[in-house]
Amino acid sequence: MRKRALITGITGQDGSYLAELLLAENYEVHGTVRRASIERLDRIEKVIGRINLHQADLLDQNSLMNILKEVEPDEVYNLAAQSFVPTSWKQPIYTGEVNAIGVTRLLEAIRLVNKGIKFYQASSSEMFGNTPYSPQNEETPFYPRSPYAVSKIYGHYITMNYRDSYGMFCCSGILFNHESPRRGEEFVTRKITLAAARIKLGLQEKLKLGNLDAKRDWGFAGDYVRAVYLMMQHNQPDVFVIATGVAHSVRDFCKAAFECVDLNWENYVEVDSSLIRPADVNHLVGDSSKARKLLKWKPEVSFEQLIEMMVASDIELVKRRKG
Ligand code: NDP
Ligand code: GDR
Repeated sequence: MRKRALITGITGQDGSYLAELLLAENYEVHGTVRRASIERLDRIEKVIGRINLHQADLLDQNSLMNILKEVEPDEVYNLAAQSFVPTSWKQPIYTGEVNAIGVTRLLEAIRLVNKGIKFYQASSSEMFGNTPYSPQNEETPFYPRSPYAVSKIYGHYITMNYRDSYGMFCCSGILFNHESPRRGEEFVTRKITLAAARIKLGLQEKLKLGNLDAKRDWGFAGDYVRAVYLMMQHNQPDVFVIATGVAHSVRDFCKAAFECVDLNWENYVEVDSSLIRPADVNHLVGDSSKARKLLKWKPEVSFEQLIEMMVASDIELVKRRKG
């Protein structure tokens, strides 16, 4: 029998890659979508005829209960979230409702409908925040620096609590930043690659950024959803850090992206103090030895390959949008 998976947040960056991976693994794939005045299904366009979409929201308990009863999934991947850190200062309560209590809603729904359903929670390296320990692994203490990070810590611990209290298969992946041509345009990597493409094509003059010194461990989303899948196939529910182990600054990212279009980033990038966060996370770099050993996972796409892929895709996108 084909395994059935339900992905919350299937319309997001990771949801779209995970849907493709699970289809390739011969799963029957279901996903949740939120009602909106305009449907935004561009990321899942390629697979739309091969997946099943259902309306649900992490804010609405009944919609989650009903979907679990209807779909009867073997595995639930909870990728849905208010995922943009700056918005979490503007909408801290909403962020907590979705990213923290939303996880409890979904776990409660699973517990009541069928405790045998496996559950994955999308946890984040932002939970480490300004921890003094580096690189960060599964044992590193958390030091959150935003309402987003705090909400994700709640989501992480409630997941582990449902595992320990009810014996449910609940695992949590602490994923470091991962990017792709499908990354939201407000995140720094995509903002830079899109601007490099637009500037190259004469459609933009300057790129305004905030903290150029921030360092992140950036990987490719396609590699990271493979780790997520492997966690759900592991013989026990556990916590895994997923990272490349190499950190680069926002400045390094700018340099490499503009080099892809033969431009010098310093002529175009300006610092705009309004883009500096109330509290930032300055240096994150992950140690994913546990996943490499137990899941036999490793990233395939390098930092340079990732940037080339994103810039090339944005050049094509900008040309299409122009036409
Ligand atoms: P995106 O922002 O691209 O996607 C988020 C998804 O969640 C979208 O499908 C969105 O739907 C959906 N969503 C938002 N609010 C709700 C809600 N109330 N009910 C149901 N669905 C909702 O995020 P990513 O794909 O980048 O990330 C996936 C997950 O992994 C998130 O939980 C994120 O916090 C976490 N994460 C991401 C990392 C990264 O580097 N990308 C690193 C570590 C963790 P809609 O399309 O309607 O907006
Ligand atoms: P992050 O990603 O906050 O790490 O969260 P983001 O790309 O937004 O920021 C990374 C770093 O870049 C600095 N920065 C800017 N960021 C944005 N967005 N826009 C700018 O103009 C800019 N200038 C500098 C930021 O200050 C920051 O230090 C992402 C999200 O996907 C989360 O959901 C996920 O949990 C974490 O990654 C791991």
